[in-house]
Amino acid sequence: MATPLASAPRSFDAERVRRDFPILEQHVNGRPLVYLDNAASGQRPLAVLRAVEHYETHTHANVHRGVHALSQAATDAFEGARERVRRFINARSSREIVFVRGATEAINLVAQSFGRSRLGKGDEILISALEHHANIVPWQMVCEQTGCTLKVAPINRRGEVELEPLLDLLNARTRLVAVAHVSNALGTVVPVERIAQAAHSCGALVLIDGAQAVAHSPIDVRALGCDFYAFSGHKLYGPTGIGVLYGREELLEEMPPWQGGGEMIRTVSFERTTYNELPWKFEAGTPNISGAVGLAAAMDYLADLGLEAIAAHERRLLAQATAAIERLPGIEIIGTAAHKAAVLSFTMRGCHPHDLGTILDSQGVAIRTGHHCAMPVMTFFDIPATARASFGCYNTEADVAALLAALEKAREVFG
Ligand code: C6P
Repeated sequence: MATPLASAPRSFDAERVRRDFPILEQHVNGRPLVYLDNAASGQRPLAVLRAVEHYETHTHANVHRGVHALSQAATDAFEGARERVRRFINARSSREIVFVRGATEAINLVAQSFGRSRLGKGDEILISALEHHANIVPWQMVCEQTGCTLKVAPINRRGEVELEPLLDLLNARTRLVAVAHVSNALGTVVPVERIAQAAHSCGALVLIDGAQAVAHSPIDVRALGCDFYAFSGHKLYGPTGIGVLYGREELLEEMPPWQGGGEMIRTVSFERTTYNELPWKFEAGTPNISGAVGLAAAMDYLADLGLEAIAAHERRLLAQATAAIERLPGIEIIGTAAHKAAVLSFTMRGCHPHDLGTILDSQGVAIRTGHHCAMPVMTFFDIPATARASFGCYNTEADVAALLAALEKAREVFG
């Protein structure tokens, strides 16, 4: 995973990559679009758009339901996408790959299936203080439903999850540790392997919220040693409305379904229903078939570019932007961890982040401003919001220069 100051080879041709993304060709507010909101959602390359279009124009039917040719072709495309995901994250079996709407739904699935059925009074769930709301609220709901307790490992002023205080909170009552792989608000890369080892030695399971990690470095769920890994397709240059929950097969096997309906059943009578096998037990209703096809195409695309090469490229952009922004008077970077990936959050003295975002937008530069669905992080740093630039595979040094020029403009406006 990326560290901002490490050097990287310059072979990655982001200008060429950029041409694969037609949306980036447009002008916004009379300026060429500089898209630096990748942590919110990545754009889609032609390969993804074409795969979805091909599926929709030639292959669409419902899956697992028909003997006719189209239904079988759609089923093959959907299950082929599942196998592609399995390879992308190096899961053991495609039975461990559950398609969901996104990272949020993946975490809610574990909360409602594992959490609600297995946790009770006296049990503890441990998260960190840098989590996205999607990795806080589902656990608060489980605590209300079951009487278990939520514990929070602190972060330091650099925005790092320190191991010692986290390890102090781990004990025999800890049943689940749920942490982000990369913080969306700060860019911090969390030492999830180390946390997983410690959690397992206490007998706790480990869920990693990988929403901000999957597009920025290779993911190997077995090497990470996690029990669950959650992510969204749209942050990986794939479609919205599709995401993945990886879960170890033995665990998913034991967990009850969380939604009932079609697809997740084997037999239904008014007396008794039996459930389908993995992974369909967790996929009630008609799934997002074209989304899965698009996600698989995005994974092919990223594998062709090379995730290590993308990570090195983004590391270089992050280092450049960080060094340049640090020199601007009145700007404070929020999140200065030793290991960061692709995210640069900051504030400008005398200028609310929303105003900053509006000025940058007038210059064609798209960033996100606000609390980034990580309100406890804002509370910790005692700020209402940050401006956040986040990098992707198609961003260039020219984009960093445009960001800096737009920030200079904002400084002129706000004095
Ligand atoms: N963060 C951001 O701008 P969904 O919405 O389900 O695709 O992803 C939720 C989610 C979960 N965990 C982390 C670490 C995330 O960053 C996100 C989404 C976006 O930062 C939208 S708030």
